[in-house]
Amino acid sequence: MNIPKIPLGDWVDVLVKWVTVAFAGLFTVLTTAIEGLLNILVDVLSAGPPILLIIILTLLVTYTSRWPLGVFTLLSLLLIDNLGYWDSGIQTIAIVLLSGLITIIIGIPVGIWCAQRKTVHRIVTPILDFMQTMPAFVYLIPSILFFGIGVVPGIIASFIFAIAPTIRMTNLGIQEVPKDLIEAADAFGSSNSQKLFKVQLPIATPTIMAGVNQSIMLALSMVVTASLVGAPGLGADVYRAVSQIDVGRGFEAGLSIVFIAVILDRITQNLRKPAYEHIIKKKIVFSIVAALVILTAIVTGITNQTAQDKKGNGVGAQTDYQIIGIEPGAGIMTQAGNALKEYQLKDWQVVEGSSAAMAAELDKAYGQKKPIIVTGWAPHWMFSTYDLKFLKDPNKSFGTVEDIHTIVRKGLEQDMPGAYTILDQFSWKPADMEKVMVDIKKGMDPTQAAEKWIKANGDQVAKWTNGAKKGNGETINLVYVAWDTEIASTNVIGKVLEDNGFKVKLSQVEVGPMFAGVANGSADAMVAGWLPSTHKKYYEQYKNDFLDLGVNLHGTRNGLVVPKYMDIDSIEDLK
Ligand code: PBE
Repeated sequence: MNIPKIPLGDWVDVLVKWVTVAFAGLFTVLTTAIEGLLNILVDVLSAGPPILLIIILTLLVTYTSRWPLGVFTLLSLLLIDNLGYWDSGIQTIAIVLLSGLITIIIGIPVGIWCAQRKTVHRIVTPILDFMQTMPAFVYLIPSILFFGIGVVPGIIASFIFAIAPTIRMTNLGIQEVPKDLIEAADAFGSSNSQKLFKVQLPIATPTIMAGVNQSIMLALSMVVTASLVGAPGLGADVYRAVSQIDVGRGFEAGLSIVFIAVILDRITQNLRKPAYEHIIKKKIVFSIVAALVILTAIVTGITNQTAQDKKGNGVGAQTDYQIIGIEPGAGIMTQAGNALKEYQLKDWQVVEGSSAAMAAELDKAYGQKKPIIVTGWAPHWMFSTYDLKFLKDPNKSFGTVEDIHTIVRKGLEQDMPGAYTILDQFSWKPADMEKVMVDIKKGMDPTQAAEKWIKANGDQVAKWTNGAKKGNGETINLVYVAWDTEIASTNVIGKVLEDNGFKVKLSQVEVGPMFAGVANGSADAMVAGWLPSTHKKYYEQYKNDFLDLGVNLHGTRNGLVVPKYMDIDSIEDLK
């Protein structure tokens, strides 16, 4: 059969583009509101010294779930603080509480509505199934376009992922209220709202709370995913550890997430029937907590306002003192961190995320002529797509002009001599690479873009393959990171190897794993070693375990990049 591919993806693309523009105002309002709420939560939670919050949480857990759990809370929180994850922990708790709150505010009314109207139930159920089964990563993509990178798209994606149990259990709880009770209420002439608030909801509360508890746990399970688009907290610590293959830190951050999960789980589970309710009334305890929260919110709010007034409205204020970064393990991220120190940019922070999220953010800001600063590198399609400039870097925090090296595992020469020769002879120019990148950016499939370039540059490719022994279908595994530069180069060299009799497998990984993979032989080669400065750390760590075949491209550059319409020229202007 010859039915053309249904352009489903294209339709979704168009729809999302349209929504991005049509509802831009709404999204800005939502972003500001969510960010504002989150900041308040974080400020409240970090108002006093850690020990204060540790004591309060310990008391709260003891009250709801008995003293052994109180002891657990005390010890685990002290450990989180001791290991140095306190601030991340606060961020994570705040993010989860806020997603939980939004879930309750929206989920319970929708659940009630479902219980009251069959049609609503019939429509909502498949939507919930869809929301729960669609991989949560997918929500991140439109979320970035709508809400920019940072914590907001993370919260929205967590909310979508987590809301289902609250809606389902609210609906279930109300459905399960015994018929005779409803009949009795009817017989006494109660109005619908009396029935709901005096009969149905009170009876359904345990079920509803179970749903809320589930939702909060699901929201917590999203923190690592959310960090891919720049949400801070323990999730970002885990992601960073993966990206740099730092087992120790990964374990510490992961363990902290487990502790917080247990604490939040027990508090929400026992909120309705606290263990020591017979000693102190629930109302009193919750009133005290509420009063504390509100009071701290007001006090920190006033202090922040005064601090804000002092900051003025330079580039910093306009960009929220944020530099939009990429994958936490990337060399350019370390360089950006160093730049902040070397130029004494104390107020600034580099937001971690991914190259794709950075590109989306740049595209959005550029479209609205808004100020934005990103970590950028050349060659890159962004320079031919937008009018951009590198900020001058007199301190050379981002190194100078660099090379990209081809690195292979030991023993490749013996196992696949032909592939080794081709990889060794592979070399091209920034302009070549940029051509492939631009085609991919315009929507061409990376393999096609690579093929197109190879066809147009037969002479050059012939030099790479010159004297190489043809392969016999041996599998060669090339590793790369999803940076635009390496997507282009890896696809080109992969295609050339394929044309010469090898079966090529491309594996996309994080930076640390890319170097480690070639070093331990689980990957055969990579063409993505930026040296001498960008990947210095990884290179030094593994250099005895792999073979460096030298330069495949000369003339790359890293730095901070801004649109030309911004009137700053040097990193020094950020002060
Ligand atoms: N980059 C592109 C990478 C190397 C390739 C500059 C984003 C990095 O910073 O590690």
